[in-house]
Amino acid sequence: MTVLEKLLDGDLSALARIISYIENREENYKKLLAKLYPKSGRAIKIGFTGPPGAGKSTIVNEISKMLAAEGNKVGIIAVDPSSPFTGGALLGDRIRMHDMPSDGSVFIRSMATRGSTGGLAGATNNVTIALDAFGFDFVLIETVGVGQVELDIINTCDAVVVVLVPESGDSIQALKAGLMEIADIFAVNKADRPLSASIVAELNNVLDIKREKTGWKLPELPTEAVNNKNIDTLLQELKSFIEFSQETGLFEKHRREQIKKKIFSIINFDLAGIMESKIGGVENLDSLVNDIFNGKTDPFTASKKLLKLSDLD
Ligand SMILES: Nc1nc2c(ncn2[C@@H]2O[C@H](COP(=O)(O)OP(=O)(O)O)[C@@H](O)[C@H]2O)c(=O)[nH]1
Ligand SMILES: [Mg+2]
Repeated sequence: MTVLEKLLDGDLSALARIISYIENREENYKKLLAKLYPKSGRAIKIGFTGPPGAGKSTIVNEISKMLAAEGNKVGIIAVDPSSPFTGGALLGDRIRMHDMPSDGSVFIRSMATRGSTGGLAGATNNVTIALDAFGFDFVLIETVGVGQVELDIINTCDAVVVVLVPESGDSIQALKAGLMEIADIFAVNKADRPLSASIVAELNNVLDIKREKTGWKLPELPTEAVNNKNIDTLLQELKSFIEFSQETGLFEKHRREQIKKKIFSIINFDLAGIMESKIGGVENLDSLVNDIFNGKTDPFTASKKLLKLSDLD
């Protein structure tokens, strides 16, 4: 049996090996993905994003236990761009997730960025394809909602939960960071803390415009993940959203858009790689930057020259 056959046969260690292979973009990883892709498409993918420390991992932990108890298989991808620097966040997650079912119904995978964000969103999406093909009913993706790369990761999902906390200041901050657009449900976690109710009310006001536009009720729920309070309601709302989305055609529309974005992202990633090798790596690029900086040429002419070099213009 090949590793791929083993994966499709439900072998978790084969899955882990293939994920590493894909994550590191080893030789022919795309051929492998092309074989996995037709087996994918069944899993419901849910993203959880928000500021560090908001309680995303705690929520994902509780939700996956509930889903597993219903007989679902759950794959979790924890993306933590800060991990190469602190190393602490993922360790904390692992400790917190020690009470997960040990029957293989919940599988957790961390994605480290090794100090670079290049291609992270694409790699996460590729890993999701492997989990989907493996047969997980749900794939939960946790990512810190701080930058564009993290928001790009959320593009992979069918539904997005934005997790906020009362003390993260004002909800407006999160809305400014683009979280409003991507949220299908808001969880205002740490409801045991002061100001929780006022944040919920504040959000409620701001969200009305989006509600009118989409027809979705866009709930904002107070949760207390650490004591498993209201997480059952959160899961219920998630299921309602998926249902709403499937009934209104939003689900399919969204997935079609994702395919389009995927094509462009593959091309962009490959193109960047080709460009880099064709121009002989960073050194040439530096001298080109130098020439532009010194006024000998300009970015527009330089890019055209590079495209010519790569036979791609
Ligand atoms: N007071 C309080 N603490 C919580 C709650 N939910 C999670 N925490 C704690 O907040 C900290 C950060 O949680 P974590 O899930 O790691 O946050 P993440 O960085 O968003 O994944 C941990 O110490 C949790 O135990 C809550 O509802 N109330
Ligand atoms: Mg976390």
